[in-house]
Amino acid sequence: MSENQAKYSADSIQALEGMEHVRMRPSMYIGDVGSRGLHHLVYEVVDNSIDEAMAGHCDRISVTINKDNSVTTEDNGRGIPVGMHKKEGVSALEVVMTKIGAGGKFDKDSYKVSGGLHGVGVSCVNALSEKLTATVHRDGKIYAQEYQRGKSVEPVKEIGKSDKNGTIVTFLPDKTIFKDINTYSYDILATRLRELSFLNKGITISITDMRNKDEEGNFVNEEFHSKEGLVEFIKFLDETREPIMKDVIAFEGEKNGVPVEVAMIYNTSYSENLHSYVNNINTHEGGTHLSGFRRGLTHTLKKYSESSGMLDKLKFDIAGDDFREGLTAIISVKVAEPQFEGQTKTKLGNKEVSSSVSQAVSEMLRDYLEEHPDDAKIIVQKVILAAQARHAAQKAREMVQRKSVMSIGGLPGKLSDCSEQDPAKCEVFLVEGDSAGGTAKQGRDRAFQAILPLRGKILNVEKAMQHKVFENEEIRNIFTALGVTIGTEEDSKALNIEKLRYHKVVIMCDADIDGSHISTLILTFLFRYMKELVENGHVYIATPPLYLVKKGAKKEYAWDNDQRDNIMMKFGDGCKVQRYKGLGEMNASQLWDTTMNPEFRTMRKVVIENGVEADRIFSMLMGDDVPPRREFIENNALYANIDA
Ligand code: 0RA
Repeated sequence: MSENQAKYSADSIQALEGMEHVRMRPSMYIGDVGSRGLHHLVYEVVDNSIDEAMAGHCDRISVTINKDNSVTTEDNGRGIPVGMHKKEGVSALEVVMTKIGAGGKFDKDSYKVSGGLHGVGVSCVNALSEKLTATVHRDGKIYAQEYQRGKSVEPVKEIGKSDKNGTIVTFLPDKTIFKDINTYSYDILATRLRELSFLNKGITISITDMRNKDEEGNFVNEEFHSKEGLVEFIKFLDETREPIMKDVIAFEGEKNGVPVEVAMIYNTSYSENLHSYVNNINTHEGGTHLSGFRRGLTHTLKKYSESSGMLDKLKFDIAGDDFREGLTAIISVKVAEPQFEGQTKTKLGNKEVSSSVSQAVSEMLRDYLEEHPDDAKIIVQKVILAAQARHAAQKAREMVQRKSVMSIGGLPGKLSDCSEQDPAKCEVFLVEGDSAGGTAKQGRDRAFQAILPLRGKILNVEKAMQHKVFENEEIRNIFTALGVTIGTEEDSKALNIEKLRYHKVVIMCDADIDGSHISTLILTFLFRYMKELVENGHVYIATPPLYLVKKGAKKEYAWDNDQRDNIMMKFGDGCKVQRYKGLGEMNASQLWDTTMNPEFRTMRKVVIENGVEADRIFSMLMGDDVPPRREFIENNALYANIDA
């Protein structure tokens, strides 16, 4: 390669790394240009403020959603430096805002602990904003600079005097990039900011929505501040579960240079709720810190149980799962150079972290159990019960598998299967009730659509022990129809998703309260027992219409009251309106036209926007505690936070 060629390619690589590249390939930097990416812009700026707070320079952060859907973030940190940057010949502020990779901090020795999913910096937010203004309070003065699509409009200006320090950034996401979704969700932002306040105790984070007022006429607003950090996070997550011990077990320390924070509690439920974070990022896919936690927990509890003598009468071994039934835990670690792996880059790969966490957890738990013998006894009893239940569940599972081998083709008799064999082209409708099931069976395209009618309310898995779940006929039918098997002895929820017989699993229920309750029961089951199905985007909710408006030969369907009124207006006087109280009131061709025909139907895809919040909501909706559930249902459309 000639010197010129080498220089040319170096230049072109640099050019590609610039702001233009961010605009050309936004997904490479912020994941996607849908709702996730849009909200990510806010997290990116806030992460810089959190870094200031972690470095001890900031204790207040505020986020405001403005009327025009721009967002303003403000902190009381040191303020982005404004002095001349020697190498670039412009203000440091301009470098931070307009150079990709200039990142935040110039001092390399303090590692950036937050930094967003991709850690791309505020310049990236700038590149993807129609307009952005940065205002800095520093050294007794106020400085400001404005940018359009990542380019400065004029040099940094001094615009006044100030006795505060801090950074204020206002940005308006570029609608040519965020084409489909360009309005912010208060709930999504508030949930993340609350989470950040739990993960970084001591900081006050507020959010204000200038687009909406509450009953008292104030702009919708919340302020988050956590004194106890993860301990309060656990209490918040387990608000509607019943603890079996008085206090949250918590530990904070550093092992081999890795800061580790853990909080955990056991409750009366049968599910395991582990949530893990690396540098404030939720690691959905787990990784070395989570396996370190599991190992430390199993090791220590096993040792304690054995030496306590309580296991002596037990006729079988205790498995890893048994130690985690009814456990809610949060593991938060800070890693200097995290390696993220996995499908969504939310799995920690750093090998060394595993032993740091496992050692930390072992030591903490050992001490805790010694100091709290009463709690220790309660935990061991719970573990023994879990082991017994697991054995019963295993028997139920074996029975299902034996039975399914015996029935014809291994499929449930109630299933009306489709003729297509390629799962990617197949859909199965889980339909409420036999009569609606019959209509759906007549209305469907049997080439690629299968129908599985479900009898009334399926079991609430949130309140049932595993063996009850596996013994339940409706649930067994779902398992066998979908073709996935039900876990293994080591991992009771392991799913062989590659065997999935339909790539679209559609929940189809009546459009009334009972119908939403049944869809929620089915969703709860899928979320707890077939999470991968939801995570991989296979689960949908069908949306049948609420009304049929007719006048003479003209007819149109409506999905809400506004739509109905508009159609009635369009048709003029003399309309006949039919309200569908259930799927059963539609005939087969109506059901096909409105709800099943891929050309015209609208189906909502179920996505887990936030796994931690989804867990909390399912336990609230389906658990024992009634008042918060009523409040939630009154305040939200059922799926508001599941974001279908
Ligand atoms: C570069 C260097 C320093 C701080 C920051 C950036 C900084 C960035 C943001 C973004 C939002 N809020 C922020 N606060 C600070 C270090 C400052 C110094 O050494 O004085």
